[in-house]
Amino acid sequence: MDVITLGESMVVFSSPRNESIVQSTSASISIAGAESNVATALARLGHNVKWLSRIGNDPFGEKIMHDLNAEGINTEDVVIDEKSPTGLMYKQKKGMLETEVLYYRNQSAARKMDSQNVNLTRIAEAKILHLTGITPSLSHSCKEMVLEAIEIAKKHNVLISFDPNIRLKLWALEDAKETLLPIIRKCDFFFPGREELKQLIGTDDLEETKTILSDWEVPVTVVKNGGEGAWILEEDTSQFIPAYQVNHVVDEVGAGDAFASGFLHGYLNKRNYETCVKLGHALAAFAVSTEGDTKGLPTKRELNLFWEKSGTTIR
Ligand code: KDG
Repeated sequence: MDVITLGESMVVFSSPRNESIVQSTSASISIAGAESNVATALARLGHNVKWLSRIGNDPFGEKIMHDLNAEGINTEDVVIDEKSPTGLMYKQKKGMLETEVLYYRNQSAARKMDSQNVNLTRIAEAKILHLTGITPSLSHSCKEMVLEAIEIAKKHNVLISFDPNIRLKLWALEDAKETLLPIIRKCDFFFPGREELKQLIGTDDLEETKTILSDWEVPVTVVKNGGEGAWILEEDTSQFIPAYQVNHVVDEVGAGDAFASGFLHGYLNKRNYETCVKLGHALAAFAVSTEGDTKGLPTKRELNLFWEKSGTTIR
């Protein structure tokens, strides 16, 4: 197994572009979840990926399983909850406004995940465990489960990749900080946005950040700055790598997941970190060019067509 991810996925109802839910008479149906987005991106690029989660015994859970299985993601350990429903999400993008996201997940099956009912022993079989800050925000038992997952990964030399994905609709910043800071100290690849860095450690100054994270022994941090680019911070070095220009950004949701996936794809292909970040930018560019979290993500062939423009082939 190359990568294991662990988190909640939801069925998403999106009103048509520029139409609010109030005005619209139709919606498109897709699935989303930061961790399953990463699983999808990596599976589409040919990696062996497992997604651990819990879903309801309902058509929404069936839709999630259908879509993720179709991507070739290993879902054999996903738990079906007979009592709690699959979480739902609604999205609307009205004219001049940012995309608005509404969650219906308070009682979801995924919130009931814990270290006993999810088969965390599988983590030992992976090269990388990818986690996000969304999962520990879901419930106390989810938080404990994530901490246990990290311990298992550490014990078995599985690398930990972590995107804080701070969602202030899910928890208060103080709670997020209290939970996420100890997690950050344990990860091998840390992917904060610049704004998230400020929220978490109180500064987005890159030199200060580099010092703090090297004190915490985080080997590689990639600070993302939206469509501009990203900095790779290692103990002694920092480097800015500009993003690809996207002429028409359609939907930014999922860009961070795509970025982390591109980076991990590069790492699994033994590329240097600069190339990993470029691959992160490439996947993010694909993701934002199409509506939905994962629809735009490239296959290996498509990524190669894009990448060949800069001279090399990625296998
Ligand atoms: O990164 C994109 C995710 O935020 C989206 O897919 C939904 O996982 C999600 C969440 O919990 O917000």
